[in-house]
Amino acid sequence: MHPWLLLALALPSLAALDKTHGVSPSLVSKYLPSTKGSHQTWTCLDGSKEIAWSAVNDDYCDCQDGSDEPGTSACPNNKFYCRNEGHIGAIIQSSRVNDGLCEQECCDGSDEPSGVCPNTCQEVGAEHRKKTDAERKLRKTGSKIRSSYIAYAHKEKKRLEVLVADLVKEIETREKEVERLRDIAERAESLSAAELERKKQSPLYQSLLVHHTALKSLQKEHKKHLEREKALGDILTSLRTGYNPNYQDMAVLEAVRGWEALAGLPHINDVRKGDDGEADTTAEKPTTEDNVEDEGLWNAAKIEKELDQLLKTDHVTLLLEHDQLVGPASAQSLLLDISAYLPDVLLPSYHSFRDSVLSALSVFGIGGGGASDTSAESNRARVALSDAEHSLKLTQDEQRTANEDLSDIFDPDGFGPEGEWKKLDGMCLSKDTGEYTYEVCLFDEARQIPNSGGSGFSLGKFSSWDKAARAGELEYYTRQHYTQGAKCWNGPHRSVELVLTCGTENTLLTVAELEKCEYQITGTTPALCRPLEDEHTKDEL
Ligand code: MAN
Repeated sequence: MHPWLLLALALPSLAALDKTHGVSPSLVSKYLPSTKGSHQTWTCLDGSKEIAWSAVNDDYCDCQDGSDEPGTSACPNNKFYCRNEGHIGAIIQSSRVNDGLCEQECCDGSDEPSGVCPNTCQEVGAEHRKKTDAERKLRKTGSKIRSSYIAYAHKEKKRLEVLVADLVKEIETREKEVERLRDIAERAESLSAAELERKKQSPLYQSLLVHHTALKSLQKEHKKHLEREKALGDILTSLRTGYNPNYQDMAVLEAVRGWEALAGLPHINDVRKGDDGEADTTAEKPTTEDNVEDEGLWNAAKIEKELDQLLKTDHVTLLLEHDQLVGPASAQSLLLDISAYLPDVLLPSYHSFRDSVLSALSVFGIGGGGASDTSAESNRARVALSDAEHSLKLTQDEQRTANEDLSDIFDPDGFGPEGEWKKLDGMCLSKDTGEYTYEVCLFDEARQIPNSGGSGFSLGKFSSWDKAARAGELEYYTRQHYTQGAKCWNGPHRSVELVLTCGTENTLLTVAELEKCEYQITGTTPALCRPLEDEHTKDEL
């Protein structure tokens, strides 16, 4: 190209460059020349050098900090500011200036020589204002709803505080009641123990104990005798089978015959002749008096079978049963008999009155049938005590839950630093995608329900906010994770990432299964509409 032509191309644009072209508004005041005699000079912004005023924006880099070339790409790593009148000013890298490309950030086209890029700032600005106006409106309305959520959290906090205070009082009362009933139960028990001791003095019971001891002693002696008899039998049996009849010892023969008669055995000599072999020891024993049942007396077999069981009898239980059977008909007091004389209509209220009077009397140890009923009273006292202990435990559990709920409300890791999420706790949102309806119950569980029927799958339980951000930051609350849902065949447990943005409604917008069994659901909620900055300041003023 002819050098004149090059000059002609470059000159009009450079010549037209204003000295403040590309300078950000905060620095414009620094771009003024100094007059030195007939010269106009300018000092680099870092103060390092004084140059001719004409050297500013002349497309040649003079200053080390590049401040003499705010509107060209002559200095490396410089910044260029496009004013974008009608829209919002923007800063770009100076390397993108005069590169033949119209930068989107510079809608006024100032990054390129004039006439190259159109100025679209009016339209872009109008579009931008429309968008930001709509966003502002959304945030304004949304943040009003959010404020109502915050108010709810404060109300909820107050309610829970009152509840906890009431529960503390209730627990105190219940603890006292438990103490009182424990005292009564212990007293009733010791009364009942004393009463039992008294009953044990009855001649019948004492005699029973003596009978028991006698029986046990007899059983022991009986066993001893059986063992001795067996040992003697063994001795005699070996005498019978081992003696030599050729010696004609009458004393031995008499002893053998005596034993054979007693044990019901055939004479050993006959046995030897008969089978030429061993003695028959299996011959039947003669019927002795032992085996005959005599007017209900126990035979050996019955003694063997039942005596042990009989000796295990619990005499105290027996004593109490006996006492109940022969004791005074205590339950039939006048109070209990009245019902027989009352008309049917009055019976229900009479019965409830009677029960409450009786239970009150029994609790104070003066009801029922007097001394003979002490163990029943002791039981009643125990039941009343365990009922009271149970109620105390329920109240303590309720207090623990209320305290936990209370500490969650304004926990940045729970319902947000302002408690703005508390209102949404358990709220279920759903989205029908044709094949499935997805349901997310906030802070609880997400589900996938097939529209063709069936119960569907759990997609997980609420597990955390966005772990990549910090609790308290807005970003933290834009993601909720639901994990450990139903296991995917040959895959992970189903899980959901719920991505939320500010909106005037709590609603789900889209559902996508990004990876197998990993779902991303998007939605909006007013809980994310923090008040606009100026609204905030207005409120504070
Ligand atoms: C079901 C649904 C799907 C999922 C498959 C995985 O059909 O939960 O979303 O991809 O199971 O087997």
